[in-house]
Order: sequence, then C-alpha cells, then structure tokens
Amino acid sequence: MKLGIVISTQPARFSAVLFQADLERMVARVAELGYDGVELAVRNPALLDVEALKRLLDNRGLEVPAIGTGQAWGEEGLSLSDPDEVMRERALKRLEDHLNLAPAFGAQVIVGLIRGRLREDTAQEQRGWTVRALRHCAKLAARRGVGLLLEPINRYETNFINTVEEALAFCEAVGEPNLGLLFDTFHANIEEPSIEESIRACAPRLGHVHVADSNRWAPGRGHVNFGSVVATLRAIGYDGWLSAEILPNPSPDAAAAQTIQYLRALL
Ligand code: LER
Ligand code: MN
Repeated sequence: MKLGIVISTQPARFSAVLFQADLERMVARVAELGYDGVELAVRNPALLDVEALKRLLDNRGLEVPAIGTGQAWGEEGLSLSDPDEVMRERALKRLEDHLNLAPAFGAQVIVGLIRGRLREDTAQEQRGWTVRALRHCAKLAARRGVGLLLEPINRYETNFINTVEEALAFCEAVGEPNLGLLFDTFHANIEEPSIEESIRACAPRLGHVHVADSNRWAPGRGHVNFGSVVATLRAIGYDGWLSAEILPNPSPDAAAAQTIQYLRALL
C-alpha cells in the first residue's frame, strides 16, 4: 500500500486538510517525509495552473492518487442533489471539470460532500437526481480512463449516505460497474458497527482509503486499531492508497510526520 496525504490547492474552510497556506513548502515537506503522493483537494479546476502543479509534484516524485471535490460544496454550496436545477447543473458541470482534470494526474475523483444533503420533503427526488448525475459521471470517468469514488460520510456532515451499506446500495442503483467506494476510517469509526466488517463489505468496489484516527487526528493519536485496519485491507487484497485526511494538530508538520511514522511501522 502507498501512503498519501491530502493537501489543498487553495485556502479552504474544511479543516481536515494539511498545509493550506503554502503549496510549494508543503509539497517539499511531504516529499521529505517520504510520502508516495498527495491527494489534491480542488475547489475549482479552472483556477489551477495544471502544468505548474504537475511540474512541482513531478520534481518531488509525488503521485496524485485522488482529487477531492468537497470544497465545491464547502466554499460554494454546489451539490448534485440541490432542489434548485440551476445549482444542480452547476455542481454537475464542476464535477465534470474534476473528471476532465483527473487524467493529467492519473487520479481518481471523489464524490463526498458534493452530493449534498437530503431535505425531508424532496429526499426521493434528490436521490434520483444524484443517481442520474453519478451514472453520467461514471460514464465520463470510463471515457477519461479514471476512477470515480463514492465516500460514505458521517451523520454530522451529511444525512445522505453515511454507511458502507448505504453506499453499496446507492452504487447498485447507479448501476455502473466502475463506480468505486472510498472508505474513510474516521467516518467508519462513527457510523459502522465494525470497521473490519465494513471493510470486508466494500471489498468488491473499494478503490481508495482515507485514514484518520477516531478524533480525526493523525493515526495513533486516537483509538482506531490501525493494525487491524491494515490487516483487514491486506486480507481483502487491497493494494491501493492510504491517504491521510487529518486535522493539522498539534501542527501540520507534526501531524504529517506522526502519520507516516506510525503507518510505515504497520506496513
Ligand atoms: C472528504 O473526504 C471527507 O471525508 C468529508 O468529511 C469532507 O468532505
Ligand atoms: Mn474522507
């Protein structure tokens, strides 16, 4: 398994992202610490200097396993399930932009908070809109040769797909074989009866893993059993990335260093 860490390509409110301030410094630091890659949190691909970013990462030998899209929701309120059709279309267009960006990095694209939140009176329609949007995006991802990942997220951040079981059912409704799952140990620690059971359940679609401890601090700083997480991932034959999506506590550098020391010892 390879080790990555989430960095933001522009300043953002979402807090479980390291080193937001200075892209060059953080890329250098991540490479020095020995990470294999960086996961990019990208609000709007149109604002990126793709060639410059690629050069920066190539010079440091860093891969990009995945591109996160949640900032489009966090910063601009864009969601695939917005009852307002204009907003919904804007969100879909943005996700298409992420999928069009991804081949430059050979990265998978994450559908996390950009799916939005369900409202009591429109929940069924919102599910339908999102199923259709993901069907469309999965087909686009296949044409672009990149992966698309649906991430279960804990109840305090959204009421729309909290568990692996719900995510698997949603994938069935979408009906596209290339729609994968992203398993995040922080969300699973809140939502799943058993982290190990839920890893086994997502095995057929598992495409990427976010690691953070129970408090979203670096692995080893809370009470998730990462020895057991790694053993279970190995047992299902997972050979992808462990990508740290953690709070920058007590400092970005300390959190990044703690993560790689702790996980390298387990791998
Ligand atoms: C994203 O990967 C995530 O885990 C969410 O909590 C926020 O988007
Ligand atoms: Mn996550």
